[in-house]
Amino acid sequence: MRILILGGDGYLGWPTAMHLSAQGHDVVIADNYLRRTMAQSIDAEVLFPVPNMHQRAAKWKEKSGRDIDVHVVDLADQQQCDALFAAVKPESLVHYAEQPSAPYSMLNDQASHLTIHNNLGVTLNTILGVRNHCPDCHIIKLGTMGEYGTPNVDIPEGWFELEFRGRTQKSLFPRQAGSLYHTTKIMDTDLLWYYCRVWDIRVTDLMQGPVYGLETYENDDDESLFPAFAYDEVFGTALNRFIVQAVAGYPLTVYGSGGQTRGYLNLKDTLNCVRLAVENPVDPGELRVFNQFTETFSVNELADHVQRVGGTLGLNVEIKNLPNPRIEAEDHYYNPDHTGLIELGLEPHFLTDDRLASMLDLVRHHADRINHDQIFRGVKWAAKNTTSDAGSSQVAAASSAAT
Ligand code: USQ
Repeated sequence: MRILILGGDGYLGWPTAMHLSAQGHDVVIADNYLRRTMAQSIDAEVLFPVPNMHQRAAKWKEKSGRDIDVHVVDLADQQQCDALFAAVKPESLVHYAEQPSAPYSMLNDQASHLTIHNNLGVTLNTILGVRNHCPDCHIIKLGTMGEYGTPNVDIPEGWFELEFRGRTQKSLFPRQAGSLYHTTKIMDTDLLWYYCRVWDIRVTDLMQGPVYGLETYENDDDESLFPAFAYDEVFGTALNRFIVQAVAGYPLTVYGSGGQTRGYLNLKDTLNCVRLAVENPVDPGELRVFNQFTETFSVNELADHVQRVGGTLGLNVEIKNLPNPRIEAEDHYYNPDHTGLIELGLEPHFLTDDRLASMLDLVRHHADRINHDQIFRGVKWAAKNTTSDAGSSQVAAASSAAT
């Protein structure tokens, strides 16, 4: 199949490109390095040096003998995006091309505008590209479990039967996001569902929880093919951050009381979920939604697990509850369904002691690259930061206060 990966430079985009290429698909990646530029603007470097897309595609060719076609394109620019679709005409596409960070979206006015402009712009341009050049293309869109928030009832996979005053209607489950970033994902879903109804596009929306891990099926023996592994407060996700903190001897940064519960998954499971979605397309006009995670943990459970396994490796891991910089429930009910992908054939990689120990070990080999100043900066959800300078100085002040 000819598959276009939007956001092919990112933590998930590049491993997905290799994985689908290894399965024999014809893979094209597009990205404008926005994620790298944003990280550089706040001085947040990833743990491993990451070659550019051309260099990584050349490495992959050396290793596998297979081509990955690289396009450096700003997908939020309609003309550039349209030209890409006209040239590639994909049969299936995976849309990762979004500003992916909740803290970044709350940093200052400029960052909130970038988040809205980029995320909704790319989604609309993708829909237009499909409509204009490949109307049968299956869009696989990365959504987020954070679209649902933490309601006090069970969470279905996207759809539920709404009952009101004795009448019923199939409806998208109510959503209530916890950051501007998460809100853009709700808006994406609404855009896609609208165009399913009017233009019969085909969409799978993968509501993904926080992903952890470094190793994939394709990079195990070559660190130059590792994904961009962020551990800073803005771009790093909870478990990846805790692993780096444990290695660095930095007390694990549990926000608030630590009861916040989310659905987590291993990077290898993300790859398998996306592959399963690609291999099982939906009908025209259908919006299929899967909740993409394999197990739920509270922040406290994650921290305790890292502390215990770190201890067996001789690491002295401390845990510190910090005042929560975010506005979120810390003690809540959480019970989302997640059977759809299992029914398609997903075999989860659960967070065992061995897997955690192997991640700690891998990061330990690169301990000298960890920059403590990146770990906690205190991006506050409630702060009033009207300019990019205001946001940066708040970040800098919190950073020096924390260290
Ligand atoms: N948390 C801590 N300490 C930390 C970092 C995070 O206690 O050092 C807490 C957060 O307050 C939150 C939970 O851990 O309650 C998860 O935070 P996160 O930073 O791992 O995840 P989040 O900001 O929600 O965003 C990440 C990805 C995003 C994806 C989302 C899935 O950056 O792209 O959409 O996970 S979900 O969380 O299900 O919405």
